[in-house]
Amino acid sequence: MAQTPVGCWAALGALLWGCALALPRGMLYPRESPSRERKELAGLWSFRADFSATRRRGFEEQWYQRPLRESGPTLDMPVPSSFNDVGQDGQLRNFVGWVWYEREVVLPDRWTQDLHTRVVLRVGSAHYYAIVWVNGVHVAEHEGGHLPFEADISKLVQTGPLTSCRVTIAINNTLTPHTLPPGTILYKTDTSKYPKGYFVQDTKFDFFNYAGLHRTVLLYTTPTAYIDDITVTTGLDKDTGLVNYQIVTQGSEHFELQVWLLDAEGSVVARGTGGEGQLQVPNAHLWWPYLMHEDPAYLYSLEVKMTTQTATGPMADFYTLPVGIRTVAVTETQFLINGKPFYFHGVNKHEDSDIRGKGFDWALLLKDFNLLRWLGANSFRTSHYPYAEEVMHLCDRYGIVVIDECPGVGIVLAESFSNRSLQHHLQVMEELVQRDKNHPAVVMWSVANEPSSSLQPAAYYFKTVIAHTKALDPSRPVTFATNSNYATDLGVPYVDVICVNSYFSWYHDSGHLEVIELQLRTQFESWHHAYRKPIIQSEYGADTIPGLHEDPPLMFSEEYQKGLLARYHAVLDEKRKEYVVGELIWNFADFMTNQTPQRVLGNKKGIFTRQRQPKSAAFLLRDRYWRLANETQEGPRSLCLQYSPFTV
Ligand code: GCB
Repeated sequence: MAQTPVGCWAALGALLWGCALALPRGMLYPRESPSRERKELAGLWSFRADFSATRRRGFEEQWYQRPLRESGPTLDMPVPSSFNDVGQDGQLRNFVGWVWYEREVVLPDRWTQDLHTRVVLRVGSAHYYAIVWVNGVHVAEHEGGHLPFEADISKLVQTGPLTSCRVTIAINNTLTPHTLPPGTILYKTDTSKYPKGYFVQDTKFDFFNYAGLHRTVLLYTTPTAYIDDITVTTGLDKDTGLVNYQIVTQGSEHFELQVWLLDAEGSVVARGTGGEGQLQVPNAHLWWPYLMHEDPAYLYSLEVKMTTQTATGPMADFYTLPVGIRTVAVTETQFLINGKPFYFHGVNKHEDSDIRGKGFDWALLLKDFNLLRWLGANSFRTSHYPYAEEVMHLCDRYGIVVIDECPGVGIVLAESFSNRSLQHHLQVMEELVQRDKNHPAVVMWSVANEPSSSLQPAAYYFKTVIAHTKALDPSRPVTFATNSNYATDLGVPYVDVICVNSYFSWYHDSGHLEVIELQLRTQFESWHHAYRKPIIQSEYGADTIPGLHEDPPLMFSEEYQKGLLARYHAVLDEKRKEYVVGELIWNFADFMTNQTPQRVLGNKKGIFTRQRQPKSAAFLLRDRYWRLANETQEGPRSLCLQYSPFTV
């Protein structure tokens, strides 16, 4: 193992604890039910960054063995939040290496004394590599910063006279050529320019590598015999909705399963028994996207009850899963939801805001969804990583369609196409599909953004990742976003829908809005001619400083952003009548990036500022999206869209 300060964390973890990364088991979102409780560990945690030269003092001194305050000074750190922007310390903002979080939790007696109770610790996301101890005992290790992981800690909290437990989480934000996203540590060895041991993290993606406990950390309970996983797929036979379910249980060989499907009013519309089956719902209310129907986002509830006989009598576990009945299909020229053509008029987002960085925040979530609805957006791509589970739930409830992207962004080095990287990419897709497979809002998986797919190994790499994703979930199409030329992208033959990012009159022909129409037409025609697949304009946009005005339009002014959008729209209006099935603006809001001479406090291509205030282009896009919605909706027009600039 190389004695590098930060680049060896995976090997370090494996060596110290001999722990292999396991495939995910059930990852049902923890919900309360008559048999399940949950306890969020939000609030202030103790925190320390390991500034030692090797970044390994925490392991050498075993900081997890005792309360963190006993091994040195600690800071208060909010969870969920990135650690980078909450303090006044520039070194901590840019820190690369291990940071340590710790929290004492008081547990209810029934959790520690009832041996039929199972206690689980779930971490919503810890960016990027995490090792977890409870009362000094290693319980979990996870690679990947955007997906949840769990540890069953029942045994630990149910032995001895415990009323509290100490959760310690060490997190390393170092990115290597084999992580997703990849990165490299650059060691600056010229001592005439840099202090001894100096290194920086280099990445090839355009957002700041915020780190920490970004999402909810929680404890929840289930009975020891429990519902571990549910997979639902839906179909339609004329007016009858078909709900296929598969249930995986753990903890007992002898049990009964009962399922009920309830409509939104709580009436049972179908019932079944056993671990798998099909429920039929005559005259089903379909799940429609927002603005495609007068009654969008209709959700049923699948209630599952597992009953086990124990020596002390019957024990039951209950879990309720929201279910939307809808179908997704792709033709050569169309994207169909419930058999009707669907046009994506939406945005690309980031999990990003002032102070909390990538930390989850309910107020921000609701503000963003209110803005999406104001805008008339019916969809977004989770550029460039999976978003918090709470975001996905709201998409189901509001009818916002999602292209669910994995963190395969910035894959440009040859090493990042190696077998090691590929295996990790497959694992991430498994975790993502496992987490998000039951969301009706998710209509497509995206396996990457702008990989260097003209490199020779790319063809095999993407063929494998896409085939694996389709095998995991045959019910959804798969894509990735390309920015290459149609003739050089070796991965595109394997996708179902072509997503193209282009920045005409921005990175090329800067300042020349007049070339957009010709170049965009050429782009669409060559891709469609080569592959005969539907196309989404998955990114386009211009950096804009709010309040800068220039007419005639100059780059960075609000007029230039509007002018660029309008020219894209002219061509999109032609091609959406043929095979273009969507347009996603880059970006919903301004967001933080690495510091470079090209970025003025981050990427400014938002139509909203980072504080979620509109630039002029937001109004232009809003007019367009509501017009598109009026043209493409299903159902009685008068009931549906009452666009007025002053309402909604
Ligand atoms: C892209 C990337 C996105 C960047 C954007 C830009 O092609 O996919 O991550 O932020 O361009 O603004 O340069």
